[in-house]
Amino acid sequence: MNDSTKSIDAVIVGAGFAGIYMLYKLRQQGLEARVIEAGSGVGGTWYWNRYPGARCDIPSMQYSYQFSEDLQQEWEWSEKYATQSEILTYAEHVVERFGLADGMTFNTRVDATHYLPDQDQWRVELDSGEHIQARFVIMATGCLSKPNYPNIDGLDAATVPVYHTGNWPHEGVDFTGKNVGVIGTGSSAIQSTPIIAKQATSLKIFQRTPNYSIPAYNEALDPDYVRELKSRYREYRQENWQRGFGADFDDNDQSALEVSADERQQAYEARWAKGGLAFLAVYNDLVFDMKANDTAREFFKSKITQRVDDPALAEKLVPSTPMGCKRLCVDTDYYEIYNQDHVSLIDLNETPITRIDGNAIVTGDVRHDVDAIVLATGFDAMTGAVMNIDIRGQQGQTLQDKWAAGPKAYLGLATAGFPNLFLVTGPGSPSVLSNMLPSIEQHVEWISDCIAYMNSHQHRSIEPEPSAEDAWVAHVNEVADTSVYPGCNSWYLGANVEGKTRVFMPYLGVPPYVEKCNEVVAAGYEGFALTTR
Ligand code: FAD
Ligand code: N01
Repeated sequence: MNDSTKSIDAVIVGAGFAGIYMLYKLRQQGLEARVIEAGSGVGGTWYWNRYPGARCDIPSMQYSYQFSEDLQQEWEWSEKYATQSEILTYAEHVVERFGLADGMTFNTRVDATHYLPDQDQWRVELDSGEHIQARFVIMATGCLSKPNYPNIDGLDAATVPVYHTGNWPHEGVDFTGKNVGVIGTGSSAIQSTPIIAKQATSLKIFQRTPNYSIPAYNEALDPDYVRELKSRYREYRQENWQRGFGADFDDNDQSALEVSADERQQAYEARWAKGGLAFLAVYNDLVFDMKANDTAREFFKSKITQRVDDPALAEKLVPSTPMGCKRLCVDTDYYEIYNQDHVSLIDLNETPITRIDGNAIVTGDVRHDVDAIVLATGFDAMTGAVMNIDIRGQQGQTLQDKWAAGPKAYLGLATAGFPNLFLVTGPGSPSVLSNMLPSIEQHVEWISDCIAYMNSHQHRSIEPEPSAEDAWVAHVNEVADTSVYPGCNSWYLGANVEGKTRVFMPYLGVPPYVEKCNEVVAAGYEGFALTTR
């Protein structure tokens, strides 16, 4: 990396599932690529989110790579929803199996990358003070990788340890005998608090907005089920591309409003008993029609009332927002912890947090003394990690300026004015509204095919045409507006980060998206401007 005259084919930023597979695909073409990763190892999300209870919410048999039939046949998941450590071991296995480690540099952050138009190269600045020149830069920086630290007075001066779920200590944290305050009630809090509750002397959960959570009913995988699925794994994966979220949620193509109330009740009960995200796929209109959504919300409310003994508390735990407009959570005994004397809910709607005062989280005039604070406050999602890098394109324009009013990217893959820079699961692609591993593979393969095409056709550079990009961004919003998704303050909209422009970022609908990507290629990269050497 010290040799400033040497240029490589590609720099890949990030060693999560996206960066790992990107390196594999580029090496298959004989290209020289290097992954730069801020962490000390691979795995991305599964490297950083080591909080107690962290696991996937898409069944493991689907939340895994499919590019290698041998890999998917040989790898054995132990549980329906794998733990963080098992997923991390899987990521490490893939890197070892395909001999990728020597193409990765760890403990190194990409601070900046500037396009050099005269050379058609990117100069990539690392926090080590070194730089790399490369023809392509691929942002495999993750949709949920920049932790969101809340802007609470006194947080920096807290006299007790403060942990963020998205940057959890590798050695773990033992809360035994501690009074713990957890801020946030999203998926990370819902997964971690039942375990923290088992250790802590007292646990106070600070809730700004309640969330919908469905029981996971996690279990060891049945060997017969695994054998049967593996006997048709390739076909199964192929079928899943036709499903709205790119995952098998046992989708039912029926409206909630075309069946009787009794039938609906039975269907909801049956889905609840199965558990997991598939609950939302019981009817085809729960995320598109508020009347249908209301029927599911009513059912949900009745379940929380059963799970939480105190009716007034149960009431506080039921959201008033549409079900699904924030990502649904999946839990193991979350609501039941509120039946324990040492666990309490602090409703921030009644009294917001005013400050952290030494060892206390202060709401109004009340001091909640704690021994540890857990920030389960989520991420600067979709754009945070990319915007953290000083990226300058063709005319020296910064990405921060270009995206100030919201991200603009054609197909979520690339952005006009920034040639030869690709985004894996960027804004405007299904990404977080899909099973992310297949979506990552689809993007990596699209990018890798594009680079191969450019090389075989002597193309110098590629970037979206601004008109195609604008039309795509408008389309992303049009589609979102047909659904309940824009209907609450979610991170899909950037609403969780103070000062962030509110724009709906992911694309809703895997099958039409993949079809569009394929059509663009078939039409000679329609909507992209290619220059020739
Ligand atoms: P990441 O895994 O986020 O990796 C990005 C990497 O880039 C990170 O390691 C980061 O350190 C590195 N990086 C970023 N910026 C820089 C920089 N400037 N310089 C150097 N390195 C940088 N999705 C699902 O589909 N199903 C699930 O069940 C699921 N569960 C999840 C659970 C949790 C707790 C979280 C937080 C997310 C979950 N997700 C899930 C989403 C998950 O992020 C994706 O599934 C997937 O792991 C993303 O992989 P990635 O490689 O794109 O990004
Ligand atoms: O983050 P979140 P997360 N004061 O943004 C609250 C994936 N994931 O880490 O809703 C007080 O959902 C905030 O309140 P509000 C999954 O895609 C998956 O939990 O903004 N509270 C909210 O309650 C998920 O959606 C799993 O009003 C503040 C919480 O913090 C995504 O990652 C597990 C606050 C943040 O919830 C993010 O999940 C974990 C403040 N200043 C993560 N700021 C699986 O189960 C924020 N909050 C697979």
